[in-house]
Amino acid sequence: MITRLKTRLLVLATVLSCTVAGVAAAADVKPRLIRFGYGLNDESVQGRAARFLAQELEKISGGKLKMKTFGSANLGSDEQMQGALAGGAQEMMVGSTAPLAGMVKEFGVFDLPFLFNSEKEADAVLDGQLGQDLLKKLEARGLIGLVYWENGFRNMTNSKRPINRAEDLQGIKLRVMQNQIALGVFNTLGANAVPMPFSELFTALETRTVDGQENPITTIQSSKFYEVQPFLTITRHVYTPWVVLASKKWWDTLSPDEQKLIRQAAAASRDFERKDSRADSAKAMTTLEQAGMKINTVSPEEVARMREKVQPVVDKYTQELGPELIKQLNDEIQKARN
Ligand code: TF8
Repeated sequence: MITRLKTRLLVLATVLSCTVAGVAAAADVKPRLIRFGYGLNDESVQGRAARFLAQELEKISGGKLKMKTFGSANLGSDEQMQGALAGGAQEMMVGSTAPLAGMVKEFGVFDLPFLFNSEKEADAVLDGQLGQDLLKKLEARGLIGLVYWENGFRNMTNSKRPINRAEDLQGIKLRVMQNQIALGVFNTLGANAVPMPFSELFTALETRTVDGQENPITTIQSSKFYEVQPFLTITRHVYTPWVVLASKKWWDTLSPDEQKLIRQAAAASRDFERKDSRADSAKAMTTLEQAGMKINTVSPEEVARMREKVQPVVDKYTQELGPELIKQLNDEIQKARN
């Protein structure tokens, strides 16, 4: 009886130890070093989420998959890093979808102005069919799209005047992301739109090479734009996401177990980042006010006027990106709205 119990316990103990230690051992995971680049500084939402991702990956891989993070565009601008990933010279990054539209034009949908009303709608589209289909299109261009992080609703800052109406943008040299739609939108609103990588932006604002820019308030805070931009205008004119990318060349050398761990850590980083971004956004307004920015919000009537003004740009790109895609997009937004 006692021996039988002993044997049973022994069997149980063996099974247990195999399942605990066994997962890592049985899984095909090799020690690897992954370089992860991003454009904002270490104190930004991007910086915090990059560190979270690195820690999570190290944890779930039993210390085998190590990630070294490089902020402040130290590995290059979003566009340069996209190229490095496609060529296999860098493993991973996070950046805006806007410059990706140069590779897969359909990413331009996220540059269409006044599309989403809330973060919830954006999440639904990004994590739903449309957002996921777009990620798959990246493979043909040498990139693996993993998850979307929140960048957020964009607002305008400048060094000249508060923007109460579209007409106030006249004569303002406004930096925009490197994307045809953004260029069209801001020129149509009346600004002189200047496409430029984010990595050059602070200096350009400081030296008055450009008068203004547009970004979510989290970035206006973390990048200290308030030091060189006295006016902040809340417009929420567009919600743009970030996307976590891997080099396909590199990805194809990973085992399925390694790929699974990276996908799992990326999904956890998405949830962490969105929560963090929303909490940070709620605090940023106060910080920017205290920093002395003059803040105004454009009226709903003026937003409606701006929307009308940019309609020709929306129509043009509806044709260019495909009316079916735009219909799918609007259907998915409606579904999330109801
Ligand atoms: C921009 C974007 C930036 C990002 C970042 C540098 O204005 O909003 O947040 O692309 O990766 O360029």
